[in-house]
Order: sequence, then structure tokens, then C-alpha cells
Amino acid sequence: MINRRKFLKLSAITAPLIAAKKSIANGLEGTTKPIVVSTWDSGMAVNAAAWKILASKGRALDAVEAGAIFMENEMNCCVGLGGYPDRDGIVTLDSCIMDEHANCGAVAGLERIKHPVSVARKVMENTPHVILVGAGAQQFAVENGFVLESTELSADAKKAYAEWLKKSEYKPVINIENKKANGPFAPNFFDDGTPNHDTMGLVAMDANNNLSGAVTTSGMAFKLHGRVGDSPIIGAGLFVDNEIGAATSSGTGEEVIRICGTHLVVEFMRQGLSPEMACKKAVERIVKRDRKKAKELQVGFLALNKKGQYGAYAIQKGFVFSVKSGFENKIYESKFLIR
Ligand code: SD4
Repeated sequence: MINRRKFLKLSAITAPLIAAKKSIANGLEGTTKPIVVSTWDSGMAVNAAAWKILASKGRALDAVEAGAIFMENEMNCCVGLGGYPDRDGIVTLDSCIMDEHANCGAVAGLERIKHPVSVARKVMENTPHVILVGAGAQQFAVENGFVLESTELSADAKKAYAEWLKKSEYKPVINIENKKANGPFAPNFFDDGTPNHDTMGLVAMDANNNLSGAVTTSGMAFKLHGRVGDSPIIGAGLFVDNEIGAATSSGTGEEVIRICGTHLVVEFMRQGLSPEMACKKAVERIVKRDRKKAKELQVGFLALNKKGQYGAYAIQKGFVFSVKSGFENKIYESKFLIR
């Protein structure tokens, strides 16, 4: 099991690659392509998987799916079936994918399926719909040949869940009966102070100048069963407009949904802002609504425009992202608004 903290310790080789991001993207003239950018430092390996397709002139859509699949195969706190469960002890997965024609597909609250991103792609390609949820999403997945995996939690998830149960004294039946005090809900931060998220969001531009993106996550750990975050919501966790750019997000999904976060970022880029400034303006929108609340949570946006310029911004320190192009293979620290 590699969570973000362990990954950082393990990746002494990549650590020196972490750099402060300069203000206007990569400052290169012309178009940097192909290119893929991903949330978090775990995005380095995700980018490598996507790059295999991009480097051989493949489609950005295939590249982002490959990147997401890679992460879903890893043992990680926050993506795939090895992720932390909801407060009832069930792992529920959210994912979406979007291509250069604004085709999109998503699944939410999907249980026991290893590759939600591929189910999301099938929703996009084989149905007239955009989002399938819960039992219906699972039924669709099985009908399309996906294997129903075990319900057993990964060893790390089991441990984390047991700890959480101890502290929160969560008893599902009692809480369900007591509607006034239906907590506890997903914490914004784990006990060690690290944020409750490591969602994988990635956006890419291929050699043909086409953009696509994908997001995959187990969502916020210990969430209410049935809760859906921003990650599978087009315009919240992911948005792609092939004329302008693409954006993805990580963090407390409710805050991202409230402002249609990634759609907002793309619209700011349409108005001429750099990816970094567009992300900053979206973060400001969240903070402006409730600064006190914003201090208690983290949201990071990551964007890529049609020139292959990229940038990110977060509410707080700690959001990092990974970039792979023909010019670089790096992790950057995002700028942040408060603290
Ligand atoms: C959510 N945005 O479910 C996601 C959380 C996240 O790693 O970033 N998880 O709200």
C-alpha cells in the first residue's frame, strides 16, 4: 500500500524534482505537446503510463484512461478498490472521463469494480447517458464484462477504518435512527494532519492538439454511504473544452461542486487568464464564500491550456502536481491562497 505520505518518503529520487512553479506556466513559445499533467506526486507514475500512448502519437483520451487505470491498480488510500471505505466500511468509487468532442461518461458510488474509469468510458461510448450510479452502474459494468471483485478491504484500509471507528464510535444503525445527529461525516483531515484526499485527476493534450481528461477516486474516506464528491461530476472534478483547455481538481468535493469548479477554471482561461491564474480565481471563489471554513479544508485545481501551458492553485500549502512532456518530467508545488 502506498499512500501519499509513504510515497513521498519512498521517492527520494523524485523529491529533488519538486520545484516551485513559476507564475506563467512553462514560458515556452508555441505549443508544448504532447503533454500530460496529473494531481499529486503519485501523478509521476500515472504520467509515465499516459506518456506511452502520447509519445506514440496516440489519442489523449486513451492516454488519460491508461493513466487512471494505472492508479486504480496501485494500492493507495484514495483510488481504486484498495482505498479507504465509507463510514459503513464499503469502498465506493467515483470516476469520469471527457474527450475533445465534449463526450463524457461517469460512474458514482460504484462498488466492487476494479476499473471505474473504463466503466465511465463505456458509459460515454455505449450509452446515451453521462452518469450511472450505485447498483445501476455496477449492473452496467457486469453486463459489459467487468468482473465483480471481493468486498474485502485492503489491509491498510481495514486498519484505518478500525481506527476511525474507535475514535468516531460510529454505529450505523443508531445513527440512521437518530436523524438529528447523523454524523460523523468525512473529516477534512486525517489524524496526522494530512488532507483526506489523493484523488487522481489528469488532463492531457496529444500530438493532434486534442485534449482529454479523467478522474478516479474512492472519494473522501469515511464519507456518508451514498455521498458523491466532485470527481465524477463533469464541470466540477473535470472539464474539457477542446478550444480552450482542461482542468481537474482534488480536495473537498462539496466546495468544488458548489462553484462548478473546473468549468469555472476553463471559463476563466477562455477570458484569457493563464492556467495558474484561472485556478487561483476559482480558489478565491471558494475562499470568499466562507474564509473561516476554507481554512479548515483543502481544494486544489490543476489546468492545461491549448498551448500546453499548465498551472495550479490551492487553498492551502501542500497541493503538488506532476507534469510530463517532451521537455520535462517533474513534480511541482502548487501556489496557495491562505496559510
Ligand atoms: C471527493 N475530491 O470525493 C474528492 C476527494 C479527493 O482524494 O480529492 N480524494 O470529494
